[in-house]
Amino acid sequence: MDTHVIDHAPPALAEALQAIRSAKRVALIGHVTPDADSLGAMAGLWLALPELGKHPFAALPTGTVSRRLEYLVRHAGMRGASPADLQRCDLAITLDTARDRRVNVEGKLESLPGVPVLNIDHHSTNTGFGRWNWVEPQRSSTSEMVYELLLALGCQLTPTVATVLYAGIHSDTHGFSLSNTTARSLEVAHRLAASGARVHEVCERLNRSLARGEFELLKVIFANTRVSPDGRLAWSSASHDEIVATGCGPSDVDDQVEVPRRIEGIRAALLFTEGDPGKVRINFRGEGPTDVLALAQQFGGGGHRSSAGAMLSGSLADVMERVVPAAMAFVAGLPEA
Ligand SMILES: [Mn+2]
Repeated sequence: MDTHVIDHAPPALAEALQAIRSAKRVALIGHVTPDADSLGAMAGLWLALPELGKHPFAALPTGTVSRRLEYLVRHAGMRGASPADLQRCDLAITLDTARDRRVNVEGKLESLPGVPVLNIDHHSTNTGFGRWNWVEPQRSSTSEMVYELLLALGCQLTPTVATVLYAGIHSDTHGFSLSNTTARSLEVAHRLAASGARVHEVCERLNRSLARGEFELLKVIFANTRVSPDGRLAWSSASHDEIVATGCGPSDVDDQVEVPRRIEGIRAALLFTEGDPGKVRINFRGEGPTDVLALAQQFGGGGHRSSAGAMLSGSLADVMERVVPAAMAFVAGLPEA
């Protein structure tokens, strides 16, 4: 039995609890190109809500979950709901989604007219698009917030619930190695492990279970990695043709930006991937205090200070020609470490 007490529940959490307690049919919505945090938060609620007499409906359009993360969906027994089922919900909870146009729903929130939205997220760029908004940028992950939510709702932390939430925290902190790894996130991880989270299984499934095609894609990313003359910026890319040749698809582009990021001394790492022809996704990562969000926002992107993304139209070469010089100027302007 977990006896963790929330000492200072923010008013936004109290509102979230009230919204959930009053609802019967609850749509669970993550973000496009869902990551483990988005899916873990969804899966945690998916497993816990029936205990409270609620009926959860998961928005999971076909083909949007990467092969690696299908594990979380299967593990939780989560099934995608039909658009009609989503429309008949009396509450929609968006998880880990900073902007309403990023929801992983065909037709976006406009396709759910009259369904009030509870927005639970840890992105500092969250626009507060919900009727209720519980947004805490100092949290490691949305899964960490869902842990507190389930506790406050009096839900049981079964080993499966603990496992999916642990996966979300593990992933957003990159295995408890990034600056969002706090005493609180470690404490929540400890409590999840104590509740039976299968830590080793999560790490193996998320970090050491590459399909052959994903391994081939990593080789492309390694081969295409470049470093700026001042050593502060590293970037890599994969064109649509290169991605297709490995047997991968757009949903398999995930955290490969960690490849250029591993070089000593770099302050920012970028990855350009053309999953669909003419659409280039950029992942930005900042090391230490580097605020890559400011850089990503120059190109219409969003995210966190040290982890951001953007999506640009154009050829891979054109987009890189625009963004790489701006990124070089950006890192050159950073103070000495
Ligand atoms: Mn997250």
